[in-house]
Amino acid sequence: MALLTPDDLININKQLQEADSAVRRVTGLDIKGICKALYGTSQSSEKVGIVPVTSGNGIIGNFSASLHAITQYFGFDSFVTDSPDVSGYYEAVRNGAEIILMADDHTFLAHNLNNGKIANNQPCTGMIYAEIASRHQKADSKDVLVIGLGKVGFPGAAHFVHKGFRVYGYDADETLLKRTVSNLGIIPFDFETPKKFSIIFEATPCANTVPEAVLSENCVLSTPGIPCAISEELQKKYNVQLVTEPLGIGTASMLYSVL
Ligand code: NAI
Ligand code: 2YC
Ligand code: MG
Repeated sequence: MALLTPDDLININKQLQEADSAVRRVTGLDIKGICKALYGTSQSSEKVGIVPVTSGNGIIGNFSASLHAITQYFGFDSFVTDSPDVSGYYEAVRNGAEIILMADDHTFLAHNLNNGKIANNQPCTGMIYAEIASRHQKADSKDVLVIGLGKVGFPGAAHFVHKGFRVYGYDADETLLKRTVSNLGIIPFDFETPKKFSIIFEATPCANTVPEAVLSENCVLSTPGIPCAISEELQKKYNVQLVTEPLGIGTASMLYSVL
């Protein structure tokens, strides 16, 4: 189970600003603009209640505080409840929360109490990172490489297919790869006969999953995966446009999907 650590979330504002600059460089839009394009929604300063949850592995240091900073960064009025769990949920609603943000070890949700819409972080993360990559202004073809076809990667691959891209996919789990090939009609990628891509999406919990053989000059690597999918050396060698951030981009996608 890939859980965030407090270290992943250090200085989340700086990480978010750097990611926003990368998104603007790649697509010409900022993260907010990507969210509006993806969901066709816009804010009306909804109040967001962030509820810490103690179940399973328990509260993750910096997680609620990071969500507070992230929601403020995107212009929402937000607060973290003093109590966790059920008492925290009650406190959030009593204090006027219109959208609830909370996560246990398996599900991170956003629930809009006004319109009933609910979002899950995993598909929302896959979709927004795929949307960002799909808008790479220097892309030289509609071919994309997707590495990692799990709870985040599969929705990401599906989004590329929906947008008319030719998706080459790989996952270390052969059964999962076969299932995704038949469900989405993607092409199983064979690293023995590599090809270069200008658009790469990665969603695995492993480092160095993207080999040099698939990198092209100025390619975009859009990856929610933690740790990072390529070394700094390779990133510099090919001037890879890296879009990665531990929590905020996926959270923005969740929030805009429930407006
Ligand atoms: P998952 O476990 O559902 O999927 C990961 C997939 O990667 C699995 O199918 C696994 O077989 C595959 N995989 C593992 N090692 C591989 C390798 N070396 N090469 C190719 N495939 C490999 O996990 P999930 O929920 O999809 O999350 C993926 C990653 O994204 C995790 O690191 C998670 O922490 C991160 N994440 C990041 C978010 C963000 O906002 N940055 C939000 C949600 C998840
Ligand atoms: O502090 C708390 O309230 C904890 N219950 C939060 C647990 C979050 C667990 N999920 C994760 O670490 C990852 C994140 C990338 C978002 C989705 N899963
Ligand atoms: Mg993110």
